[in-house]
Amino acid sequence: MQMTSQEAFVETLRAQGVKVAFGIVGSAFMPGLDVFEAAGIRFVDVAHEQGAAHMADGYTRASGEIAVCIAQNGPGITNFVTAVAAAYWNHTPMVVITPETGSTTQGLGGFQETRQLPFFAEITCHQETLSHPARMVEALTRCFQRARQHSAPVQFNIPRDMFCQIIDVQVPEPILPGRQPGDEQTVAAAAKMLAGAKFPVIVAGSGVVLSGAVDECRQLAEKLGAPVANSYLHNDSFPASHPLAVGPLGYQGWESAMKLTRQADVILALGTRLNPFSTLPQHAIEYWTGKAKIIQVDANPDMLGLAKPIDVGICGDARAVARQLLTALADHDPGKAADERKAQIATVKSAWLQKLAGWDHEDDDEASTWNKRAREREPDKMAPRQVLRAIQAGLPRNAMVSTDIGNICAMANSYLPFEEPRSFLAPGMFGNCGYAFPSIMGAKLARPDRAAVALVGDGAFGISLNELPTCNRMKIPVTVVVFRNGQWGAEKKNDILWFDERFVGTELGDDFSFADVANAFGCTGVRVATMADLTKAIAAGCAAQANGVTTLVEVVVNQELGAPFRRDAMRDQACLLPRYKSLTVTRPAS
Ligand SMILES: Cc1ncc(C[n+]2csc(CCOP(=O)(O)OP(=O)(O)O)c2C)c(N)n1
Ligand SMILES: [Mg+2]
Repeated sequence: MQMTSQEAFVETLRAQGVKVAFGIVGSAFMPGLDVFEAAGIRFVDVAHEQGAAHMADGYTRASGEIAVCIAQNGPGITNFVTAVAAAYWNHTPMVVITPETGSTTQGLGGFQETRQLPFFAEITCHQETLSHPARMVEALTRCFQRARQHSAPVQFNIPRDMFCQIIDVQVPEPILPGRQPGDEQTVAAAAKMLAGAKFPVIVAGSGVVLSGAVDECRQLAEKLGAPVANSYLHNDSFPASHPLAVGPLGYQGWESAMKLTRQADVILALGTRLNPFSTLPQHAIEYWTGKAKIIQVDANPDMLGLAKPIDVGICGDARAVARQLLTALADHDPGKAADERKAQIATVKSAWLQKLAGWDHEDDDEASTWNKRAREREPDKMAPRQVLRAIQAGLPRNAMVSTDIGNICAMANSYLPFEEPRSFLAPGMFGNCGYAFPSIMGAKLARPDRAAVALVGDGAFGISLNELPTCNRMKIPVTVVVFRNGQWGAEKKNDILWFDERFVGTELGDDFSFADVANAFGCTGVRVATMADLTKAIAAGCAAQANGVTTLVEVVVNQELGAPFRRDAMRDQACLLPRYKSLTVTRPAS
């Protein structure tokens, strides 16, 4: 069929089910942009391309449907990089469309020209430059196929002169990858190991969410009588109210998850790559003991045994493999031991939840008095954990929540249990400040029926607040909670512990109100200072989303700081040259 290459472009997007494209307008793709609306594709124009790619990430994570982002060649495309890296480590399938300077001038150093593939080489699973307009459909279709297959971002690079050409093509239906089961032998070995386990534990990772395996995971847990921990920042991989749920592992996770995982003799790591950061000791509990036999299930064979030694590695889709294990374990009876485990789970979990409910203040590390001084300096301000409890109390039951990178957001990990998958959007392993707000906007677009709440520190919000006007202009009502502690707290914690409280670049102050900023942008801004007001503001903000209102809740919070991110990688400052020697940190002999 004869059509122009821009028609072929949008027809392919349409065939792949794309309903939304996020980006900022640019001359390089205007022939395509112009036909979006007629193709039924909504163009969500944003304030910064980083926001666009985070929104695409959030949209896909909340819905499971592939989103695309698109921008102007050169600077528009380089602005994507951070967000695409975050999506890559979130295993988010999306298609990053990067119009490029024209193929007849590429390499001459013209306007907005840069080589656009190298930036994304390490953060996409496939990159493709359109080599001829006639290949538009074939190439773009392949990009979607690869994104689905590998659950990762793909880059589609289009020299701008490839638009506006007449071509003769057919647009195919999408090819959906089937579910890859595990190979029979390894599944049988895993089933045998699980059947013989004295204390099996399941760690449910993002693969459980991505493959829709929550129900299979539940059946498997019930079959084995095994506690289920969420892998780090995947608190929505298992329903928190289930009697076998023990909460999240990793940084600022649940003691119950760690105490029970510590006892495991066999761990089924279902849909998790067991990344190096998420098995570090927490709450002084070393839970990844090295004594348990590990069965790892991952759709990507490269992840098997990569970060942690394993005993059985199954390459396959988490849901398909869970089903195979259920079949193999059909006759298994976990016996009385399972009842004992269940009772133990209830005891350990309730002890942790009680501790959490009464935990107001942060302890200081030995040799530091920062937290004590912080509460004495501002006795009337809420502490971070009080703030987080108040938020939890105000959240609607099926809310989607995103968190950012920061000390208070990290602590929030303990206060965010979920009942359904595709509810929790954390920046994950790329760990970039500026993730939470735009990603929840994308999620809200995908799921307008659910309340959408972003939790953000006052530093990180500075990176992303430019999207506030986008909420109104594009009618994406969300609720943003900004923790106003006047500091880049997570990094300040490092100053406190390893740099003798020399605060270099970690003070933010409190000389303006983010609530005022929100009001100036036409959103509703409120500043709260008590737990009761905060709970009310969250509930009201979520309710107002139904009326199209975006609310920013600025929460006044004291400067207490929880555990540092990288205790594993930090050390006391030591200097040798005379000019710097006085900066050396010395500790009294203990
Ligand atoms: C883009 C980016 N820049 C810098 C960092 C380093 N960093 C990690 S946490 C953090 C502090 C966050 O401060 P804030 O958002 O105010 O939250 P708080 O720690 O105070 O709760 C910084 C700067 C990062 N992770 N990402
Ligand atoms: Mg802060």
